Amino acid sequence: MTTLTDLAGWLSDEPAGDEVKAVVTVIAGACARISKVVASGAISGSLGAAGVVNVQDEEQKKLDIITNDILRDALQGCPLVAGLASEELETVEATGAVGGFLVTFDPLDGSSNIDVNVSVGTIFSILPAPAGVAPSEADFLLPGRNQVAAGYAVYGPQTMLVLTLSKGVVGFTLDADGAWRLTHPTVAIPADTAEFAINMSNQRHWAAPVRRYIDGCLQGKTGLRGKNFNMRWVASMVADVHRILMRGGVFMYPWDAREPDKPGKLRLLYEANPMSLIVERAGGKSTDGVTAILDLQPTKLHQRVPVVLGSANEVEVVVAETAAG
Ligand code: AHM
Ligand code: MG
Repeated sequence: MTTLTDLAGWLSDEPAGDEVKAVVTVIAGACARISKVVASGAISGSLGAAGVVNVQDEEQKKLDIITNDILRDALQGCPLVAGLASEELETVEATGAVGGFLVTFDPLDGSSNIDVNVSVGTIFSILPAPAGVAPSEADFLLPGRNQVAAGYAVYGPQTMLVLTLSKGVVGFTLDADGAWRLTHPTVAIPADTAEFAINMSNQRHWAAPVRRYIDGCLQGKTGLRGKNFNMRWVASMVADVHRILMRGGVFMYPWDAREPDKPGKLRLLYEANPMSLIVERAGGKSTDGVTAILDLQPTKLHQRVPVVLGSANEVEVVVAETAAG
C-alpha cells in the first residue's frame, strides 16, 4: 500500500503563510481528538443532554460542551490566535496574544444527531486579527471574503477534514494512527445536479420562491424542470455539504415563518461563511437568495442567515425564483 501524503506534507507545498498553516495544524489536532470522543459515544458517557442552554437558547448536549472545550483549550494555547468565538460561547474570548488570527467555530454541528449515531462535524473559519490590540467582538464582524482559511471535520463512517487555504479544496481522511492522509486532492462540485437537501417538514412555513423551486423539483420529468430529482436531508450541515462536495446537489436552509423575526437557522460567522468559502473554492455557489453569503457584512456575532449553496447552475435557479418574488 502506498503511503498517502499527510497534512504536514500537503501544507509544506501550500502557498499560504506559515502562520495560518500553524493554526490549521492546531485545529486539525483538536478535530482528531474530538473524533475519538465522538467515536467513544456511550462508552465514555459523553452522550445525552448537559442540562443547560447556550446563548442561542438551544439545549446543550454534553458533547457540545466537551468539543467546545477541546477547541477552546487548543486555540487559547496557540500564540498565533488572538481571539476566538464559538456557537457555544456567549461572546468572544481574547487569548492574550496580539495580531495573528481570529478563529470562529461550531465545535459540534448537527447536535440533534449525536445520540442516534448519525454523522456530526466541526466547522471553523480563520480571519485576520486586528494589529496591535486585543480583539473585540467588532473585529470578528468581517465579510466572509476576508477569511484566510476555512474547513470542517466530518465524523462519519470515516473522519475527514476538508480545507481551503490559499486556493482549491482538499480532503484528508484520519487514519488509525491519528494522521490526516490526503485522500481527496481536488474537490470540485459539479455545476449541474438533480438532488436537493431541505427540511421538507417546514414546507408550509416557506416563502413563495422556495415553495415554487421545490415544487418544480418534485414535479419531476414531466414538470417544468424536465428531470427527476432525488432528496437527502441528514440534518447535519457538515454531512449535507460534504455530500454536495463529493457528488453535487443543492442545500437550503431558507428563512421560514416559524420565527419570522429570525432570518434563518444557520449562523453566518461559523457555519455559513466557512462552508460558503469551501463551496465557492470548489466551483459551487452560495447565496442568501439575493447576495453571495461571502459578501454579507455581519452585524452581530451569532447572526443567522438564510443559506442556499451547492452546484452552481442549481443555485442560480433558486436565485432566479427569489428574484421573481
Ligand atoms: P447545530 O449547530 O445546533 O447542530 O444546528 C445546526 C444544524 C445544521 O447542521 C443542520 O443543517 C440544521 O441544524 C438542521 O436543522 P433541522 O433540525 O431544523 O432540520
Ligand atoms: Mg451548527
